[in-house]
Amino acid sequence: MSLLTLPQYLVEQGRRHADITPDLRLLIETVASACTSISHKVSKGALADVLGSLETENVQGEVQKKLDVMANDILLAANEWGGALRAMASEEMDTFHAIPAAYPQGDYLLLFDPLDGSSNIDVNVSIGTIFSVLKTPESHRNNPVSEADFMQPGALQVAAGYVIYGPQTTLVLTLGQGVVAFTLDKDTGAWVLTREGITIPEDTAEFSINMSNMRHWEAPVRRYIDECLAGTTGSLGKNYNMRWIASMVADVHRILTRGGIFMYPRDQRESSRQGKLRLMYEANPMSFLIEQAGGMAVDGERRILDIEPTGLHQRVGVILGSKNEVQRVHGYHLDSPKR
Ligand code: AHM
Ligand code: MG
Repeated sequence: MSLLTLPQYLVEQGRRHADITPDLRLLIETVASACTSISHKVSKGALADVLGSLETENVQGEVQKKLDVMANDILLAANEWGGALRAMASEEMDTFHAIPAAYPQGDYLLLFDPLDGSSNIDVNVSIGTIFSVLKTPESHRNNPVSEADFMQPGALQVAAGYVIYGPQTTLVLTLGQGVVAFTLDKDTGAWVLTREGITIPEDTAEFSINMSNMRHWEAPVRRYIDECLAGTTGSLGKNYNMRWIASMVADVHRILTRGGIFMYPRDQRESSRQGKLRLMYEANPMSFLIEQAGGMAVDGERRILDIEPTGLHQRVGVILGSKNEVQRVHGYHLDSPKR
């Protein structure tokens, strides 16, 4: 096993690729060290009084858990001072957070879902932090920070990743040069490179979807899941297994380990017509990782990374994972009459 640590890996990558700048390296290391702090809080649970809900709601009307807010504060405080960033945006904040005047300002923009899988915090199931890094467009750099700086398609991300707080704490990262994973050594505090060149098998017989929403799905999703459930007696000719963890980080981590297809589709309910998951904090970073690992990610008809965002908190349908299977569901959407 390679014993390269995260800083060493970043230095090596920086030597090979000019766009992996010292500022970007510092930014990734800072996110990782903030996640080390979050990981300690997660593993202490009730001992650190991190379980349970607050009385507040976030901008999307969801009740905030204590850990949602703690994780958000840890990421903000860690990333303010380094000089690499111009602004940050988070699922848990109404609007973007400009770097205060007390600190130098850089060109990068950091977006995050500080605590993904909030419904799993109190039940001791894997949760995570998801992040995405963009660069401020040249033409915006002399203007004051604004939401428009962030309105870039996911294809322009310069880095993305997540940390999963599970039996191990693992950072999965892409800098646009493939996907690698680091395991946190809790004895030394080091993030150690434990997987390189991660790829997703093109075929799979494992799907991941919240079946309780079935009656609300659009026809192409229902068609595909009906076929999976029919197993060897149906047109797909094989039996499927199902997993749903209700933490996107954990479901995506499984797919990056053994393949699969994950779906949180938009559906016919008023509240989910655009989908549940957030484009900027969840869908874009995960789609970047999945594509970098040879998989595919669509909202139904469109490649997620091509979507031009219109708002920081925009939601989107998500179908991602093993290429041939996502391609099949994508095809069903293209065949289906337009919504
Ligand atoms: P969160 O960021 O508020 O935790 O919401 C996102 C999560 C995903 O991790 C997961 O795939 C999904 O919501 C689970 O939703 P549901 O409870 O509807 O199954
Ligand atoms: Mg989330």
